[in-house]
Amino acid sequence: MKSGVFDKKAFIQSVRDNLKNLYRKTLEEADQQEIFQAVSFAVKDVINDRWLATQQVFDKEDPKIVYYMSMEFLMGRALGNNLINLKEYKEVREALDEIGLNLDVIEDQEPDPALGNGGLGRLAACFMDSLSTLGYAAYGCGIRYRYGMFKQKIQDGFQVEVPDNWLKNGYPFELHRPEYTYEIKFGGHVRTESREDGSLRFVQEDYQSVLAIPYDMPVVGYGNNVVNTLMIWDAAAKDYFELDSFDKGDYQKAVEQQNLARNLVEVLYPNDNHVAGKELRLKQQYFFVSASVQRALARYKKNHDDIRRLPEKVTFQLNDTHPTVTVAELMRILVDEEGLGWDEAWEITTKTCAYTNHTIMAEALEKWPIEIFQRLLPRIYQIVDEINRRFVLQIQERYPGDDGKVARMAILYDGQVKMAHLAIVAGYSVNGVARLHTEILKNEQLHDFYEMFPEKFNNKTNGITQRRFLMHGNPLLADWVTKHIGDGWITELMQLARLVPYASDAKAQKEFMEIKRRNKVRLAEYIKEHNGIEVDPDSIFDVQVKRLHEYKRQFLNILHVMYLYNELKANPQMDFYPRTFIFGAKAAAGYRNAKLTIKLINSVADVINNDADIKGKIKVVFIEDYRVSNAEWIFAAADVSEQISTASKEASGTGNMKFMLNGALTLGTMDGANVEMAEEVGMENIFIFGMSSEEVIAHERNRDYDPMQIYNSDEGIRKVVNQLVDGTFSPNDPGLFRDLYNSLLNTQCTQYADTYFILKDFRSYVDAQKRIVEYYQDKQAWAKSAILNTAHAGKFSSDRTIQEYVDEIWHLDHITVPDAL
Ligand code: 26V
Repeated sequence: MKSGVFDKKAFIQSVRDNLKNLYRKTLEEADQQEIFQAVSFAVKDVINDRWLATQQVFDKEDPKIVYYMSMEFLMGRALGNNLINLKEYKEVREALDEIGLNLDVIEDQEPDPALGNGGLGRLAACFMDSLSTLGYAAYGCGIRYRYGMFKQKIQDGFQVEVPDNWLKNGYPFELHRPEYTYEIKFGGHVRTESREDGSLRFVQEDYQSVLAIPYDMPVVGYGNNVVNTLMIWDAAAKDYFELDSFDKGDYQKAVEQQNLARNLVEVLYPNDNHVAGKELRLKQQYFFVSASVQRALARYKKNHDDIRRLPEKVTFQLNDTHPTVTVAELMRILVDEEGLGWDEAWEITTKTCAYTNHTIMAEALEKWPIEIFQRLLPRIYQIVDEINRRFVLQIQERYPGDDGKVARMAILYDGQVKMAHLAIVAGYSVNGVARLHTEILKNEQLHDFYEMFPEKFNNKTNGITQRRFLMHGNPLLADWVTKHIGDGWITELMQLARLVPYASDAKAQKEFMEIKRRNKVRLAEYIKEHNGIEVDPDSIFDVQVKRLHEYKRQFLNILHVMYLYNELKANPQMDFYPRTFIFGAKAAAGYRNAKLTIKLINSVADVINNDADIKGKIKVVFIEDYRVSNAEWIFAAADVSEQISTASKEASGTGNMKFMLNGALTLGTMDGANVEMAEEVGMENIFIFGMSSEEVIAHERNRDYDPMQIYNSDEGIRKVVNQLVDGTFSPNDPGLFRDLYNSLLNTQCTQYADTYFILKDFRSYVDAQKRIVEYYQDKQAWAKSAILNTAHAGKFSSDRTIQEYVDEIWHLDHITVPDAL
């Protein structure tokens, strides 16, 4: 089923055959879920040919391979995306249509594989798409969590977490690979024995072990026959089925191993930006890392006999510090199993591992108590201890007598293992994810390391895949773009710049805004169905969707909505352009202020949406269960994209890019990748407000910010802040939002009040919002800016990001896969 030779009849026959073989049903008898499965297997059949062909090219050409090591892959649904990348989306839609089936309904049957929290996990998914599309050999390595990111229900305005049993009907795109099972060892102790040549051998004894069994998922490149692999590991008990049930000791052990296996991969930790230091999480990390490294080395050894040349063929990219034990696991295998000396092994390891930092938030920096680390991973701990011993000597040699340096930089210090330090010391590359972020790492957070290893530091500004976030999510706009500039943008997003001349063309403007309107109608219908709220597609759709975190400042957004409502209430006759404020966000289950912010948004929504006095001029909508699948629709429908983090806190952001690509105007701070977006689109087409990162950092350093002063001197602000505790939005429980009130004003609650400078930036935000509404009413100006946002989104393709990783870090070989059929 090659592009252009798609055979509708054969495809439908394949769907019918699958229904017969899987369910013993005819097309007429099958339900939509069964049809989804049958269609997916028909698509997988096509994919498998290319997957095989890609493997053959790997075997023949022996390209260098990147192993993208990540605790999270937020893939989103595969069916539609696979069809797009096979270039068969429209053909399959038509074929299904002819037999009375609707591809939208079928796609909607697929669970959203949500093996990730947010930005970091979704970035990994976009990177896999780009690696295949650009023709590079890659494995994504992760965990096959039984339960992914929780499903969010809103009950009485509060978030309730519901387990995400994504595998309950079976997942058609995965392939079980028990032939690549590995053993992973935890605990016990290390015995040292002498080899005949006098060298030492380290043997782990009395350990518990589990088996790691991989499932492969195909990652289809766009129109190029390349299919890479996402390899996610399941766990199973080793001895359970072999156990001699009359031997009590063994039985006990077998049950323990069974429990360990079950717990290990049970659930994704639904935290983002906060370390809980849970033992199970460290087990998860070592589990998938050890399995993946073993697999990578086995693959290498199959056709190479000199392990010293590993860096020529293999590179491990560490997606944040979560997989940093890769470094020690590789050392362990090289020293203990391959018999290399320490220096040789270190030479190889430090040419094979590279690290990406995704946050400067101190709470998210991973540090493990030595006690846990040593108990769980005794041999790995010895190796980390030796890496640290040598590194501390290096620091002392370079900075004699400077104990501060050792205290700040050592890997083991204060009873903790500092994972970022390990990753930097062992990595050959350390990168941030947007220019500003990398500068902050170099100048502030990782300054000591930058001074010692300047050559390791580099920036790779994040990107997103246009295949999912424009072609699939916004087919109307995708077709419009193709109509004007051809379809080269699908693999070369910089070509969007050719839309620039159309930005000033009245007809193009009209078409562009008509498409935006149709996407707003599509979202309005979704909102009507899910929230029961009517929203006006002609109002301004002002959208903030992302994880809920205090630094992302959803609180600032909703305080501003309250402020607008106060203005309108006080003066119902005022000139007021209708606005719809749309939120979507999951809060970590134990994050109290985040959960309370969700409740606040819903409470404000209840009051405002039901206040007849304001005649529906403001609507507030909280979209339940924000996830990849509904995100695609939300980006397509947005007029205004809220990217309002406290400057310096958002490493990059990637949602910002998805909105921009879909022609929304950004309302944002000079933070993360917003800075580069402003540079690309021009300051006339973006709404920037608030303090700069330098100002924020200076206030933090000097501790000279006093929100109370602002509260006392600004009546409008005082009013909204007081409304948090006077029952305006929680008449039955006026104290409900007390903690949010306190977070702004009360120094007892946090290290200092208003940690994220909400009151400080409030007036500047109000002004920017005013500029936005005025601008929106100039239809032509707005349309021009919207088109220019799409036209200048080219830089933010993950294809560009991946090409930079390849050129400057990984140095992979390009592969070509011939047509399979
Ligand atoms: C951190 C932690 C801390 C330990 C508990 C579990 C857990 C899970 C995930 C994370 C990752 C937080 C870092 C993160 O997601 N960073 C985001 O990365 C995006 C991609 O680079 C970037 O666009 C966002 O700005 C950044 O917040």
